[in-house]
Amino acid sequence: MQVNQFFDALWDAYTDVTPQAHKIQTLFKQQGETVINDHVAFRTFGNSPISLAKLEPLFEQMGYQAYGQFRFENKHLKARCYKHTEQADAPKIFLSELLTEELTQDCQDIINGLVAQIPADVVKGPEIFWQKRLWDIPSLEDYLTLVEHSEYAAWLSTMGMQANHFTVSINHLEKFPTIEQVNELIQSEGYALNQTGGLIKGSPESFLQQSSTMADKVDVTFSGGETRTIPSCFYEFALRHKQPNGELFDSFIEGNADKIFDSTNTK
Ligand code: OOG
Ligand code: NI
Repeated sequence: MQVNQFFDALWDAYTDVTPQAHKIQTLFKQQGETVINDHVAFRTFGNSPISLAKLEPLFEQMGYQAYGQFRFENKHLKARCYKHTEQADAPKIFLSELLTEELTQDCQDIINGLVAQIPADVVKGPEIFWQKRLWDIPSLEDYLTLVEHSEYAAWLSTMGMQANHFTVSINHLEKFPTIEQVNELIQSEGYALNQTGGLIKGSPESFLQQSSTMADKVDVTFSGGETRTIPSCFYEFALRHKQPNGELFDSFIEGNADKIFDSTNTK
């Protein structure tokens, strides 16, 4: 699959549950801006038919290569990032997976029950990245148990495999050259920004500044019939700075990412 087709299909599935992303993109376009996507991110269950190791070859088939790895001890996650080997302007990809075996036994039991429903050979092509939930919706009780121990697990149990955010490249904006200006615009339009550790994650000195909205909300009916409004996906803004070697920093930062994950928190 062509890279453009891949991101178009992803965007459609993502904006279905994230209308704010479409509205914010339109807002920038109305200001005369060209909106370039810095990266997208996916979440998955480790040790499953959709583990990071099983998904990675799909990126490689599209011309992507891993160039960084990350570990989030407190969130029980590991992650890798990928960039395209030929198309320098193709969005980067951030893929994380939950280390289920590090969670409490009750969480492991809940997750194993979901993962057991995924066919072993489900990863056949890039379409997997917009299949959303590959298992039955959990019970509200199980969802709330996951929320207590891992917001990431709770989110993944309901939203499944899809881009959890797209990211506006501030470097490509003309009228909003700083992240402060972008944040002001977004807030003045009434969107809530992720406040974990302050609105801006990172600094020019660390070569990457990021901010993100709080996820949109969708109504979900749990297996027992209860309907609740829960977080879907969010939109991110990233400004990359030049390193001493003159090149833009093109990777990710654990301290920033750790906070961006909170954009889908229920609390
Ligand atoms: C990914 C969070 C990390 C970044 O840009 O550092 C991230 C996620 O929420 O799944 O997107
Ligand atoms: Ni991101």
